[in-house]
Amino acid sequence: MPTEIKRSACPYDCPDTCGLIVEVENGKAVKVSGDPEHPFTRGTLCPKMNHYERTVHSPLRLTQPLLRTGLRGSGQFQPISWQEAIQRIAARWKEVISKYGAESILPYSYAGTMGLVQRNSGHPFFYRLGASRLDRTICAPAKEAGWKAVMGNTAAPHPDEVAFSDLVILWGINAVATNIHFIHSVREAKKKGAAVWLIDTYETPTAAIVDRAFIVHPGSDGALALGLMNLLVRENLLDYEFLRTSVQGFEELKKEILPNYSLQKVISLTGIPGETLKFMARTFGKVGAPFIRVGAGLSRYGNGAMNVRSIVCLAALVGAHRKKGGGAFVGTFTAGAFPMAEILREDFMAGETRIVNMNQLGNALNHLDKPPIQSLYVYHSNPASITPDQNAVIKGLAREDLFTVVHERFMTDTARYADIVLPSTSSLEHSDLYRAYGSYCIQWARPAIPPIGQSKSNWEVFSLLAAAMGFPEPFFHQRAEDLIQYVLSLPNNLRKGIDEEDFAAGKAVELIIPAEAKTQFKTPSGKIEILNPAEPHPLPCYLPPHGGKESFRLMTAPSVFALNSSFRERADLRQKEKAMLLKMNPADAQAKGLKDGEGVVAFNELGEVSFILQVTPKVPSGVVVAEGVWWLEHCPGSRAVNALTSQRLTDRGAGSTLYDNTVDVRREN
Ligand SMILES: Nc1nc2c(c(=O)[nH]1)N[C@H]1C(S)=C(S)[C@@H](COP(=O)(O)OP(=O)(O)OC[C@H]3O[C@@H](n4cnc5c(=O)[nH]c(N)nc54)[C@H](O)[C@@H]3O)O[C@H]1N2
Ligand SMILES: Nc1nc2c(c(=O)[nH]1)N[C@H]1C(S)=C(S)[C@@H](COP(=O)(O)OP(=O)(O)OC[C@H]3O[C@@H](n4cnc5c(=O)[nH]c(N)nc54)[C@H](O)[C@@H]3O)O[C@H]1N2
Ligand code: SF4
Ligand SMILES: [Mo]
Repeated sequence: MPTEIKRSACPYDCPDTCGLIVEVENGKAVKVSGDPEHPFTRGTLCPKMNHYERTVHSPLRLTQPLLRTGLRGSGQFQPISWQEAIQRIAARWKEVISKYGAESILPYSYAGTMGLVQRNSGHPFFYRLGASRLDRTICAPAKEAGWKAVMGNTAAPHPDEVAFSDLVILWGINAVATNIHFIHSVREAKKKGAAVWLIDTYETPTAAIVDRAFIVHPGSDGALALGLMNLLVRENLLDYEFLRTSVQGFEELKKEILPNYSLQKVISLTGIPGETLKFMARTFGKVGAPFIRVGAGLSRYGNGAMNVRSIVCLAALVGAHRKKGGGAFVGTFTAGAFPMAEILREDFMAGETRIVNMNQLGNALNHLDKPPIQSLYVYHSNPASITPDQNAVIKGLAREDLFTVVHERFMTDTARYADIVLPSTSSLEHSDLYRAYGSYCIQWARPAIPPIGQSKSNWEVFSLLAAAMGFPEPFFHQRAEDLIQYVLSLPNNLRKGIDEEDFAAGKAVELIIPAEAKTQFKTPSGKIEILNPAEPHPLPCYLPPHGGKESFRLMTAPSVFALNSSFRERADLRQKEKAMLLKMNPADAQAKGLKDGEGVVAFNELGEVSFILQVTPKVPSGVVVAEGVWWLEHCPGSRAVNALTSQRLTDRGAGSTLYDNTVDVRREN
């Protein structure tokens, strides 16, 4: 049989949303590479996706429905038919609903697939069921809240515009791991003479590609931005014309806030020396078009939204937005490209139901009452690994009376606790619509290969469950393809002018956003709102992070070779990380008498986690770094990093505070 070439999209939660070229032989994906015609992918993939066929055809893929036979968490199951699995779920749900009401059922899903139809296919079903709703805020709602407080719904610049910048600031983003295709245009800028800076809490792999890396105290970026603004004022490096015509509240900021951010105060809050702060402010104020790429890292703190808000204001003081190559970029807002209401179908909800914050799953499973949660349905997420306060989550999952269903590709930490496990297709096996949040690309992917084993897509499973629960609405009884066709048949402004033929053929196409959109400020005042009267703090100011009483700040940063807990099935990728490491500064290790390569335990009031110590000057004193989220079966001990992260939330957006925790460290006995 000849090799067939199919197009697909990367389904993972990554700003790049790459286009894939899939080579198929006998219904098997034999090679996956980057689509050379994709405007952002430009023919290359990241190390994780280079061998996506190894994930898709992994011998560890779940291929049939399973019923638990052993203790919860033991991973002992027996195969059952789809019919039996669906019948058992429906029967148990009917029983639970009659005793406790439908709000005793909680869906849990997040980012296993970012395709709009498969990702959201549980929404209509659970609205119709009357289940508790999940507030899906684990990722970066504080980043969005910080941006919106200043910029409203203003469009982000095109990411490739960065090529025209003369100062690129990668602020709280480990782009080499999480936004690798953005670096292409950063390199272009560098070739033309731009300086590239990194502002992070340690020297991440991205430090290797920048001119200067500035290391700040965790959670202090808001203070840094305010301090730089104060220096810009003092050194008269402002764009007065822009401030007058396009910014609301600069005078108030200058009078009421900035004088509180003396050099001394900012040095002590951020840990950056005074001369360095002055260098940063002068450079920033004197270049023509600074481009700030804001990552999610600094938003996952008790003061996360305010950190982002202050950084976005900083760009306004020098009029960065009005210059080609200048501005602030937190992400593209491409949601309007498809009518989401037709996919989510909130109208199926008969009345307002309870909302549970996904970061607080541990509390919800263990403490919620009226009604208590009696059943958890998990799809394309791995809460036992990725949710803060792992001990609380696992304690909840271990509850004898909790009926848990997990729809998964692999036997994850969460699936081990399920009563019923359902096998899921991978993105190469189902249809979907994709939209990027780090570029303006959209794409329509059809299946490249048939489903592996008896696996079914999220959409198909909710169709079966809807039938078993007796939902008559035709919506539930169509195919995902039918919904996609319907959604695409509706008129849409944002998709106007795209190459329809390419899009229908499965190629990625770019939404057409005029270059001037970034200066058409979509805020109530029509200006950039440094002063926003609708915010609890109308002007930006420094808010302290949550922190903790232990001596080390714990960074739980992303790994280059995994994506949250995804790709952990791949031994080839795990080996590249060598082990589950805790990185520590040499002076701290010496003070504690700890040696490189030995087993250590990081602990706080929430839990204890074993790591292998890596002593490295790339981490500053007072900080320890644990990259990546590991499956328990690969951990040196019995818990992974999220046993050390808390359920506390961000200042705005009710987001996770995954970076805002402290630990102490001791030698493993
Ligand atoms: N390889 C890989 N790619 C991924 C992921 C992954 O796990 N691995 N995850 C995906 C997901 S779900 C998301 S949301 C995106 C996230 O992607 P981004 O938004 O780019 O965020 P990260 O790269 O996670 O950035 C976290 C960085 O912030 C730093 N940081 C932490 N606290 C602070 C602080 O107080 N100040 C400053 N200046 N920096 C701080 C961390 O050290 C880390 O380098 O990446 C996606 N892509
Ligand atoms: N310590 C720490 N914790 C973190 C983070 C961190 O940086 N550090 N990052 C946080 C962030 S930003 C995020 S977004 C979350 C992400 O957390 P999750 O949304 O849980 O993402 P993953 O860990 O990638 O797990 C997704 C699961 O979905 C499965 N899956 C993939 N495709 C499908 C499908 O089509 N159907 C079904 N049913 N299953 C599918 C995959 O096999 C995988 O096990 O993690 C958060 N947790
Ligand atoms: S860079 Fe991101 S979007 Fe591209 S292949 Fe890798 S994970 Fe997927
Ligand atoms: Mo995320």
